[in-house]
Amino acid sequence: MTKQYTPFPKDFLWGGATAANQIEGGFGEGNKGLNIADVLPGGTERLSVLSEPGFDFEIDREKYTYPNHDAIDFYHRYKEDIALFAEMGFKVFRLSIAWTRIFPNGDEEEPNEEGLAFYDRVFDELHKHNIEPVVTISHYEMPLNLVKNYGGWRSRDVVTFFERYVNAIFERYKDKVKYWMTFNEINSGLMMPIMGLGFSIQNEEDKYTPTFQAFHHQFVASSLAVKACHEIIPDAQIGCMIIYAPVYPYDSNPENVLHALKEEQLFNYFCADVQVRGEYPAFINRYFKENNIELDIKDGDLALIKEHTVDYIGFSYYMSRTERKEKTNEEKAEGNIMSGVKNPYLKASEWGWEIDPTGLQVALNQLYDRYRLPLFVVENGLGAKDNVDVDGPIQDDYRINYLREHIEAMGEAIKDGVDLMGYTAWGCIDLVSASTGQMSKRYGFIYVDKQDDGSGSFERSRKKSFYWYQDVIATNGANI
Ligand code: BGP
Repeated sequence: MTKQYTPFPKDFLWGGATAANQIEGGFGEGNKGLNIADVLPGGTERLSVLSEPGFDFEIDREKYTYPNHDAIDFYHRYKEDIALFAEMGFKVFRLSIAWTRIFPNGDEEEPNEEGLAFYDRVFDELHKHNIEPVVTISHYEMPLNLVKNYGGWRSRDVVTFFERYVNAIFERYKDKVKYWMTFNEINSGLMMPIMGLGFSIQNEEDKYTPTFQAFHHQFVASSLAVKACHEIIPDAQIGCMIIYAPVYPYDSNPENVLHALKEEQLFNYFCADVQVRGEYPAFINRYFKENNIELDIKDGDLALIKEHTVDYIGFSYYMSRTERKEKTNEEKAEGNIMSGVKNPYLKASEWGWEIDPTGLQVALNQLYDRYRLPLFVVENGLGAKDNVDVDGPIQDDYRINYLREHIEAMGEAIKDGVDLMGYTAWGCIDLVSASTGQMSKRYGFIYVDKQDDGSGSFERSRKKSFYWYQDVIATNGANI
């Protein structure tokens, strides 16, 4: 057999990605405490909760169904799922630890042994199949007690609780986990503070000083985590994790170019600059001044941030974003998570997310040029409805096409000289969608029989894309 050319390095980390609250279920089991995801409703209510001010973080059992309470029951079925990942040839599996399994209320002195033991079992199972875990420490699921009684990340106390949590997990899993990430999509706090920063905006004012104070606390917490990780697990790598959507100016009007640049600075680079370069970027001073943002920065914070920066940059890539200074309503790209106008060159997914594989090559080049650190694409994928009404595997060619084009774009970026560590396709097994709280927006190579109304057997089955991705990994990206 002739050896096919592949741009991917031989130790490239192929795999898939998930988050605890979107797969585990096991609601209340093993002494797990309540977290934000446990009180987020599903369906259209979820989007309004995430986008409108004044959510009260109460469980309303009369009114809502809570998809995250069973999710896909990974809590009980992890062995079967990990065996399927192994069959696809995964080198890595990205998952998150639920903070509330380890510290059910967030502010206890001692960790919960049952929670620690659960992840021991999961990591052992992964290692049995030669799969390395890539662990997100906090993925949209702050303990509810910290939200309600402390005000989420606005409180400095939370930094202390987080430090306790990371120390407990680094000590416990130091021999089992070598890839870590601090906060999932940390910059998402700018558009979804409930998930990213653990509080609900009440008024316009909250978007400024309280929001950026919460970010500051996360930056301090992130540096403390990096410091502890390097001390406790010297052979581990710990990264940040951002949403990255390159911002294109709508046209060559310099006003639009400048506007796109400003959006890019604030959204794409603000958090990463602090976590990677170890300092607040120059551009943020003007934004702070113009919005009367004054931060309470304690002695030693800036030195800590400077000294303990991340080892790599993890990022999610779903779409690019196009900006013009003056927008009309018709031009808005409705489905995109971020504001922006429709890009006339791009098609969109069923949820209106604009599909732009070339944008991934742009993103990889931009990030590598700016930071010169290894990059890791830790989320990417197509949310789509699958048709189960077929003989044999679900024919998800749309998913294969999307992933193929994005993997090709990564190959091109590697040829451009970008140092790319790996790729974990989002929702490698169908899971609860973060923005809709529903099952019908599916990303997986593995179908899970669970429906939006909560019905279904939880049975797993392989889609066409399962076999395709298996071949991609087996040939290190040569057969796509
Ligand atoms: C990212 C989140 C994930 C995930 C993904 C897809 O922003 O980190 O948790 O859910 O987006 O989004 P959705 O589930 O809304 O389609």
